Order: sequence, then structure tokens, then C-alpha cells
Amino acid sequence: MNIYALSSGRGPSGIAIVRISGKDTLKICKNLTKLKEINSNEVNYCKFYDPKNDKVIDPEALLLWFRRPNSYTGEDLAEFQVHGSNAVINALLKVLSEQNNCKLAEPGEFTKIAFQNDKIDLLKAESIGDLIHAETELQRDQAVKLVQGNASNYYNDLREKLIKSLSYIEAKIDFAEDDLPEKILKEVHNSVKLIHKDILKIIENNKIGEKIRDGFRVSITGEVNAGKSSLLNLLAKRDVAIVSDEAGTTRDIIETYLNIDGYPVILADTAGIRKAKNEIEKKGISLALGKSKEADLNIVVIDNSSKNINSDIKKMINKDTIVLLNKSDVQDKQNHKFEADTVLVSVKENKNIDKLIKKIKQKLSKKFTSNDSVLITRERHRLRLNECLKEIDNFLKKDQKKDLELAAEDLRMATRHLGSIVGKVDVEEILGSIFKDFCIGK
Ligand SMILES: Nc1nc2c(ncn2[C@@H]2O[C@H](COP(=O)(O)OP(=O)(O)O)[C@@H](O)[C@H]2O)c(=O)[nH]1
Ligand SMILES: [Mg+2]
Repeated sequence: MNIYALSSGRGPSGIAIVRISGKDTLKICKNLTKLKEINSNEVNYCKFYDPKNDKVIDPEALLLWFRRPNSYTGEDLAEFQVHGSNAVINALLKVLSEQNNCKLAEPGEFTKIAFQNDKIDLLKAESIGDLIHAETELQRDQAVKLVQGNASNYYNDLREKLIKSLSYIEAKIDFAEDDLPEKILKEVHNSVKLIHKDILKIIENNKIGEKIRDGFRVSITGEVNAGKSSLLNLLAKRDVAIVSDEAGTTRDIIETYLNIDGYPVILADTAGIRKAKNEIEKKGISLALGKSKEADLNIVVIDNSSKNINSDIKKMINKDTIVLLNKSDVQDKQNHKFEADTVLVSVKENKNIDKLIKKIKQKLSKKFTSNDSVLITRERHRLRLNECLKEIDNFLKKDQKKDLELAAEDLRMATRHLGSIVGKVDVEEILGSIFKDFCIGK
């Protein structure tokens, strides 16, 4: 089967790119362009026709053709660059649908084929998806690093070390009589212990990768009527939450996804904290308290002219929070002091909000120190690493002299879990490693 799809965004646009991949690609290209010769890895200037009636679909277009396996998918692949009107795109897609063995691609199918043909590994496939969906600078940076394969290399190295250890154990099982030195098992044990340490470090390393991909959770809490909903609206640049001088307006949690100066943030506006009588408001307050507990950062908003601050609010303030003293347009002298970073602002007059944004970025980057070896960007990776650790734990606990076969199985499972992160699961490799290191078939 050959697959095709519009790879650029929907028109109208100056140029649209339609892609086709599969073994009949060249034939279909010739059919649609009437070109006798199509050169690979070159720009071919052409017209596109509807072969049914020879009507021109686009009189001036370009065709790029890549011969397998040197293409994105690893199959024969072509890209058509045509004028980006809806009419041209639709006509071209229709003609493609009428070609033999040609179907519209599923989402991500080109990349899936690339994975199946070993052009890319699973981590790279995921990171290409991340790069396509990146909305902020941090997300783009992270995806670029992953596309370039740093994480894959790291996991592959770890996995090869595990396979090597496993191959020693397999050899010990298969050739028990041969005199493989006893100390080999000891060495294997030590090397697996080191791998355990490395994986533990990755897991314990902060969750920056997942946060950058999914967004940092920032919660706005504080006094009633302090301007929490106004702050959310200001940062979102639209009216997301209802703003009113009636206390207790916000009850549900209102969340919005924002790009705060390059930082992907899920900002939550919550009910103001006070002694509420109304059942619905009470529920809202308990939701607010819950939200602030699970947040990566809390912004506690207080009206700078408030006389007394509710004790529940005081309890929420610590060195990890940002206190936002609002309404400096009414009272411009800081009225309260806290053991926390404090910013005096006026949401109404958009005063000092830039200072708040700087503080938010500072706090988040301090809490989730970024480093170059970001490895976990998805829950999937974390789960697999945990499974791998469990198996290694089992292995380390066993008495290898007695349970060598079972210990080998633990390592085999650990290798499999680690391999599934990059998308490699292959027992043949273990055999390969044995042959390479022991020259068994000599
Ligand atoms: N003077 C002044 N009023 C503000 C400021 N920010 C919000 N308000 C007003 O305070 C009231 C409560 O605002 P709201 O955002 O609903 O507060 P919330 O209850 O904390 O969500 C509204 O009347 C807002 O217009 C500010 O910076 N200065
Ligand atoms: Mg509100």
C-alpha cells in the first residue's frame, strides 16, 4: 500500500506540501506529472495533471523524489510542492486517492513506517511529535535535543551494558563445565549494581522533562477579592474567569494553558480562602487547597490594603511560594512582610507584572533545574525505568550460585523494559554478544 497526505497546514497558503510514500511512488509521480525522467534528491520542475482527463491541476509545481532506503520513511517517497489553495490541494488529494493501492495516511503514519523500517527509534519518533507540537521555546529546545538522539544513545549504552552482563551469565549457564573464572559473576554483579545506580539517578532527577512537555502547574490562591481572577485574565490576555467585586465569585477551578515567556504553564484560578458558610463555596475552598498542594508553584494573592490576613492563607506561605500583594494603585506602600518572595503589583494597571513573570520563571527553573541530559519526557519512560529497576533489584537479591537461571531471567526482563523505551526488543542481540565476546563457534 502507498500512503499520501497533506504534510503542510491547511490552505490557503503560498505553497502546500503533499507527501507520498510506498513502492509505487515513482509510477504515481510519473502518472501525475507526465515526466519521463524524475531525478532523485533533486528538484524536479513539473506540472500536475489529472490523468483521467489530462486537465492541469497545477501548472507550476516542484517534485522531490527520494529513492528507498534513503528517505524519511525508508520507502520510496516523494514530496509535491504545489500552490497552497484549497482547490489545488483537494484536486491533488482526490487524484491520489484514485491511484491504485493508494490511501490517505493515518496521523503519524509516515513516522510509524520510518520506525518500522528502522530509520528512527521510538524516542526519536516521540520527539518528532513533540517538535511538531512545541508551543514554547523550552519545549522546542527539549524536542530538538531528543530528535538529535542524546537520550537514545544514553539508553542504548545502558542497555548494551546489561546485555553484556547477561551474556556472561548465559555463558556460565551454557558452559558450566568450562572454566569461566568464578570472579566473572562477581564482576557482573558489580556492573549491574552500577547500572542500577544510573537508572535510579535518572528517575530521581527532577521531572523537568515531563514538565516542559506537559506544562508546569501554577496555582493562584489567596484572599477573596484580592484580584486572583483578574490576574488569570491578565496573564491569559482574555477573559477566562469572571471578575467581580462580589466576594466568593470563583468556586470551580479554572485552568488555562499559557506560554509565560517561553515557559509552558497550566495556570489555575481558585476560590478565595475564607471561613465560608455557603456549602458550594466551602467545596470550592477545599478544591483550592487541594490544587495548591499539587501545584509546582503557588502564587498567593493578597490585597495590599488588607488589615488582617486569614490564618489558613498565612499557613500556605513559605519559601517556595510567591506572595503577590495586589492593588498597589490603592495602597502603594508594602503593607505586609513575609518569609517569601513578595511582589507588589497592580493587576488593574498592569504594574510590576513583568516582575511577577520573572519571579515565576526563576522559581520554576530553580525547582526543576534543567540540564543537558534530560531523559524522561513522558510517563511511559518513567514506568519502563521503574519496571527495569524492579527486575534489577530482583537480580541483585538472588544468590547467583544457586539461582543462576532465574537471575538470568531477571536481567532478560530488565533489558526488555529498558529496550522498550527506545523501541528495541531483541533476544538475538544477546546471542550476538555471546559470539562476539567468547568466540564460541571457533
Ligand atoms: N484597585 C484595584 N482593583 C483590583 C485590582 N485587581 C482586581 N481588582 C478588583 O478587585 C475585585 C475582585 O477581583 P477578582 O479578580 O474577581 O478577585 P478574586 O476574588 O481574587 O478572583 C474586582 O472588582 C476587580 O476589578 C487592582 O490591581 N487594583
Ligand atoms: Mg475569583
